[in-house]
Amino acid sequence: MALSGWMDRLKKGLARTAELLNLRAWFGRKVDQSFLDELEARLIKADVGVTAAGRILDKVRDAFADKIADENLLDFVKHELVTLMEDPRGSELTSAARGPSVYLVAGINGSGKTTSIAKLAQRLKNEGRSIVLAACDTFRAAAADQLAIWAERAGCDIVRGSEGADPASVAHDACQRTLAKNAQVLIVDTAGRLHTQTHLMRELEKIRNVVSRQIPGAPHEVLLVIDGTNGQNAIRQADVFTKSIQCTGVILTKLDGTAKGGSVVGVRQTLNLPVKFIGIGEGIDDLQPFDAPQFVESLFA
Ligand SMILES: Nc1nc2c(ncn2[C@@H]2O[C@H](COP(=O)(O)OP(=O)(O)O)[C@@H](O)[C@H]2O)c(=O)[nH]1
Ligand SMILES: [Mg+2]
Repeated sequence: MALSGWMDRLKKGLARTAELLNLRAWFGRKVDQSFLDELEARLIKADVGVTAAGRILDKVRDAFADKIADENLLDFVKHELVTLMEDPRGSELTSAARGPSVYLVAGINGSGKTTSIAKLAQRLKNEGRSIVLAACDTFRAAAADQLAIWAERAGCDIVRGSEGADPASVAHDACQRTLAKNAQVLIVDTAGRLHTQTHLMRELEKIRNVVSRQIPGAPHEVLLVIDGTNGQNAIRQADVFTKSIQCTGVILTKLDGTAKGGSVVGVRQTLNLPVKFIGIGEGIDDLQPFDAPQFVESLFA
């Protein structure tokens, strides 16, 4: 999609957060204690996290105490947010030097894994890559059906097992199919699980081990899908996931349904993981690589 189309959609998607952080409405006000308190409260409400909000506040106080809020203050806050959101690892997905690239996708139930995989598959397909999807969510047949519908739309191959099949064996078959077809990308969907469900976390480790045995260097990314409306709670869950399966990046979804667009900061700072993609809607185009300056610009548009 054209960049301008995406920017418009991003602005629309982030509208609720933008409304909360509307600093332009504060222009002309004196930057006193009540101003600072209110700014801090709003940043926390936007899910920037207490620590990051405190850091921004200290800097604003140092630079602007007793001045009149204006465009300079807005630019200053924007710059601070970009700094907190940006990750040197960037949003580009790691590709295998040779052979297929494998992306393992995990997260709690309903976070948006399957939808995000569909969007991602469509993106990669549009870039001309051949893709296999592995439906390792074998809990419910409906889960694989959902992925199959998306796969057909995007023109991707899909490997699925019967309901209740061992997800690791589906992953194994999907690796074999990927290699046999010489496909460039394998994306592995998994069942939602809570970080407290030890046996399910182990199952995820097993899937990880299977793909790493079948395909050299795999998984090339372990993407954790986090529902942006879940805020700080999701970040705590994510912490356990990252310890168990060594996540390499985050897909932050549902930013359109929430005023918690600041959760990008929380993810980046608390989990020390790059946000690779953001989801701002249920449509196939509503997932894009995360770009901090673009994101912050849309937040204050
Ligand atoms: N508004 C909105 N809804 C989303 C987004 N991503 C996923 N969803 C919805 O969230 C629900 C759960 O998604 P699903 O992919 O099935 O989650 P999974 O259980 O993690 O696989 C579905 O109704 C999706 O349409 C998003 O970025 N924005
Ligand atoms: Mg799913």
